[in-house]
Amino acid sequence: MNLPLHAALIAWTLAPAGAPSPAKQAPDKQAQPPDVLTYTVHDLRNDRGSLRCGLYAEADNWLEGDPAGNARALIRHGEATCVFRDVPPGIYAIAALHDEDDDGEMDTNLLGIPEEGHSASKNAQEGELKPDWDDARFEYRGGELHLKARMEY
Ligand SMILES: [Ca+2]
Repeated sequence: MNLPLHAALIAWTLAPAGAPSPAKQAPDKQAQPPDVLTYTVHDLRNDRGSLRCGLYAEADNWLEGDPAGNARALIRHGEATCVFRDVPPGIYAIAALHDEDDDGEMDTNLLGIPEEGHSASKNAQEGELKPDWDDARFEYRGGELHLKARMEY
């Protein structure tokens, strides 16, 4: 029996010609900018390895626990951009590492001093190995937000 399919075809055919289809109905939504948060770091000393970024949502685990989001970017001409999508509005801070040997972690020397570059949102890393959350945090309200910071070694 193919009667249900037949009935559906008739219903579809009889739909009022003027009724907008759902696909054409959402120009407002398409006009909104996408929710994307980018973090561009410049002054990387070479293009080796990758830039690894952590997006933190809480002061409590800033630079300690797992970040709310991770991103990795290739480096070109001393610059790289981490991209975070679908981030809910809120207060965040970003920390980034120039992972020159691409092993996924910060290399340190025998004294525990970092041998790879680090960066934090709002350049909170300046002169600090562990920048304060309050210096690095920023508000994300949705939509597009493009942040820039330097890499330091
Ligand atoms: Ca490393």
